[in-house]
Amino acid sequence: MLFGRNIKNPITLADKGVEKWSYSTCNYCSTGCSIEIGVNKDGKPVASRGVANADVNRGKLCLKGIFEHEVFESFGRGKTPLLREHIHDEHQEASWDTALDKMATEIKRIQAAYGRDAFAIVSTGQILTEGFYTLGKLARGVIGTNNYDGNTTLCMASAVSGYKRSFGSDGPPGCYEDFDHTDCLIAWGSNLPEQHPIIYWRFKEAQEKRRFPLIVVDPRVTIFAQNADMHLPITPGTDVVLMNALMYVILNEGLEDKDYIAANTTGFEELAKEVRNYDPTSAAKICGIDEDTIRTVARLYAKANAAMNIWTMGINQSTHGSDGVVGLNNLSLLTGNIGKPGGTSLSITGQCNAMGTREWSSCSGLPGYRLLENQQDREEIGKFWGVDPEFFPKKRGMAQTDIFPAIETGKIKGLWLVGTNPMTSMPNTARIRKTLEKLECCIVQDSYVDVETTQYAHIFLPAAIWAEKEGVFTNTERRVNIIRKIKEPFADSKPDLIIFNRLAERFEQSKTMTFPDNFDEVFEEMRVLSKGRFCDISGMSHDLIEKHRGIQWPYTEEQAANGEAPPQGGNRLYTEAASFRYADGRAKLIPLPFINNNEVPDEQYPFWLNSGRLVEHFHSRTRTGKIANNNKFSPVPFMEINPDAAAGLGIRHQTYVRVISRRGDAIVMAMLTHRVPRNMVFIPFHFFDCVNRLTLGLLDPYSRQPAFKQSAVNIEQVDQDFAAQLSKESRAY
Ligand SMILES: Nc1nc2c(c(=O)[nH]1)N[C@H]1C(S)=C(S)[C@@H](COP(=O)(O)OP(=O)(O)OC[C@H]3O[C@@H](n4cnc5c(=O)[nH]c(N)nc54)[C@H](O)[C@@H]3O)O[C@H]1N2
Ligand SMILES: Nc1nc2c(c(=O)[nH]1)N[C@H]1C(S)=C(S)[C@@H](COP(=O)(O)OP(=O)(O)OC[C@H]3O[C@@H](n4cnc5c(=O)[nH]c(N)nc54)[C@H](O)[C@@H]3O)O[C@H]1N2
Ligand code: SF4
Ligand SMILES: [Mo]
Repeated sequence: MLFGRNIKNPITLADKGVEKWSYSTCNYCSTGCSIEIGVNKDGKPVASRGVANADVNRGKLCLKGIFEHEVFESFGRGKTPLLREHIHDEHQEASWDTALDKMATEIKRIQAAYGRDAFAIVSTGQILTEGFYTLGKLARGVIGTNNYDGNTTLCMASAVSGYKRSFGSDGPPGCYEDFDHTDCLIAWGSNLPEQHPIIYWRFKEAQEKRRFPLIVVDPRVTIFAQNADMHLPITPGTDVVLMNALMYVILNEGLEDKDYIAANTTGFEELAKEVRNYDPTSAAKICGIDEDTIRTVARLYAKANAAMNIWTMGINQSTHGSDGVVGLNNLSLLTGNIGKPGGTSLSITGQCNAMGTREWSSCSGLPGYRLLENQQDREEIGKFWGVDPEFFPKKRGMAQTDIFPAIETGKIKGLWLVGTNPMTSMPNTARIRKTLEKLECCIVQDSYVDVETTQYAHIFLPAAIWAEKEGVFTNTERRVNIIRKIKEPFADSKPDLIIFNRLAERFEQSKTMTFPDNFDEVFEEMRVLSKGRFCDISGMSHDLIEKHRGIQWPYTEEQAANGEAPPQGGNRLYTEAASFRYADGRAKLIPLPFINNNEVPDEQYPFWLNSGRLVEHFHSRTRTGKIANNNKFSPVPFMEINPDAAAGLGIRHQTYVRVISRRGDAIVMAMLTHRVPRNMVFIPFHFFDCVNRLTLGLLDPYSRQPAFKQSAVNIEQVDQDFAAQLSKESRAY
């Protein structure tokens, strides 16, 4: 024996006493892993495991999925509805009937006094699609407010907007299987190993087999960047400049795919003209990537047989978010990399069901990617739901980021938050706090009563969580997967779908409509409405979805009737010539002039403030903050700072500091690391009263998504005992 043991100790897994495993889909990120939850003889969930024959995750789960059975009974769950007259009163427990009567009365009162749109709804990317569809029917068909949006405005709005501008429709064209065929991958503002660990594993496995180059564009040296062949530490907010410069080299050297461009696109001349302004020498000065690197990357990308771009929040959360997505689509179109194996422009989605809300919630339109602006769409849905189409607005109302300012100016008086926690997740939270205090009626519907926003709620409605109910999610690669009910809802909480239905009954308008409680019946409505649409799911059923461990759309009734097996991973969009969603079938090449409109570091605020996520936590920590095996890795709000910058300020490792912006301040622990450059700090956004006290959140003009990743801050030393106390107080858990 040279090293280690010559006989391996057999690994024994702790016997958790599992009596039965039930199938589900993970409720955190949009990778869409198939998961099984084990319950013991008392029906208590005690274990989680990956599903071996599921194509997405092939038996694996990440750090969050593996402890997910603990979310059901972790502390802070909402037990019963709560009511109060004024936000300074104590909440009183109430029955569901009393709470929903009060809610309906308040909605009607506000709408009668101030108009239909004075009551707003902001939902999420984290409830089941059947719930989304039903909330859409209630919001558009019964309550009839046009100010109805989701937290996806903080997340995927730029991707949606960019896809629509380039291709004529939303819908990520690629799939994970593209990793098995690509010859070059550029990842933009995405930290895949931490935020989508199982997609990363799919990528890594493919790359180890075929050794194609990975290029990571990110101002931080993330784990993804550490694993890259080339890391491009871009100047924050300037990705569009780099994209234009890459296109400059491609066109200058004749590396574009002329046949593809001629057959599939419009706008080439205008694009080529704009791109001429971005020669690598000039562009390098703005985006911080040297000209040789720009040329090398452009050649690698354009000469590859098949090349793909993936991106996440580093692109979407920017004042150029929508333009950044269009820029990536431009690159893909110029090189003929759409709809072919390994050649794609794939937005990596955020929340578990951010896709489901885009397809079915009616947030930005009507179900099945229908538009409020389209008369035929309004008529179809009106007829199907039993609503006069004239009741629907003729264009989309406010986005989430416009709803809050409208509360500030008194235009909106009532707000219903479903599965989102803006007190932690919106930029400039001091302003959000004042905004919420102005509401005549604030309703919070969440699985956890200790979610910070409850402090501003007149009415709190406890929602059943995840697998306490049944329904479907859609993942990043358009795969619809199923959540089976594993246990009864906690205490007196109720599934979101049931809450929506019981509220609908309290409105006269719903009398001509149906609001089925059975999730199979709701799915059937979606199935029928999807026929012939881009996101066609008419060949699917709940059972077929479970059997195949998720099915990618489109899968049509005709395909099912012809005996065609459901797509298992290799399903792509725009595979046929000129099959884009514009009337002429062509995608648009769109010129992207760049104007630098970010808050940038200056003498007073000399550091870039970057923000994002950690592998162990999910968003505002209502779940992972209470799961010991997740929380233990980073229980304290902290900031990454470069050791040289810290030395200059006299800051020692693991001491508390005060970070200050033009909006406010936050106390965090300094963690010295070369992961960030000298002029940047990075703060995870998982903690309450932390980074979003500092962020500016300028909005993208198309998507209305905030630039969470570009603000300017200064750093001060603080009294350590005082700071430790403050830091503790900002964490309820
Ligand atoms: N563990 C965990 N996983 C999650 C989540 C979670 O909370 N926890 N949330 C899910 C959700 S909803 C989402 S949206 C995704 C987000 O997934 P990601 O987008 O991968 O995560 P972030 O950390 O927000 O940001 C990614 C990177 O963008 C970089 N960045 C900042 N500014 C720029 C820039 O100007 N240009 C470029 N190119 N990059 C920049 C940051 O340095 C950061 O490393 O993760 C999902 N998965
Ligand atoms: N500074 C900064 N801020 C950011 C970001 C960033 O990168 N930097 N990222 C942004 C992004 S991409 C996102 S997606 C947002 C996320 O921001 P939020 O949407 O505010 O984040 P969550 O904490 O996931 O909120 C979801 C809520 O839903 C509840 N919930 C869970 N399951 C259910 C259910 O079945 N029913 C109901 N009714 N409730 C449920 C949870 O308890 C939780 O309170 O944050 C954004 N904010
Ligand atoms: S990668 Fe995402 S979907 Fe898969 S187990 Fe982890 S959090 Fe869940
Ligand atoms: Mo997100």
